[in-house]
Amino acid sequence: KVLSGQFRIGGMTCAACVNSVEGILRKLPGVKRAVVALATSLGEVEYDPSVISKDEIAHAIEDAGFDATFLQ
Ligand code: 9UX
Repeated sequence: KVLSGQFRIGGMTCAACVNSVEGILRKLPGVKRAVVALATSLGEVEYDPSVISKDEIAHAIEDAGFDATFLQ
């Protein structure tokens, strides 16, 4: 089972931030796909909820110094 989650990311100010957040997300166990957009501050992940939770994904982003709020 794979769920899709959209979240708003705060604190990204340059393209390297986007690469950094995408890299963090893609290394997380259970995350199948991650796309982050600088212009909208939105990120979208596909993840296996039996491996990782939305909160764990958000915490991984926050541990890197950004804010993360899941929208759905
Ligand atoms: Mo750009 Mo982001 O110089 O953490 S990498 S601001």
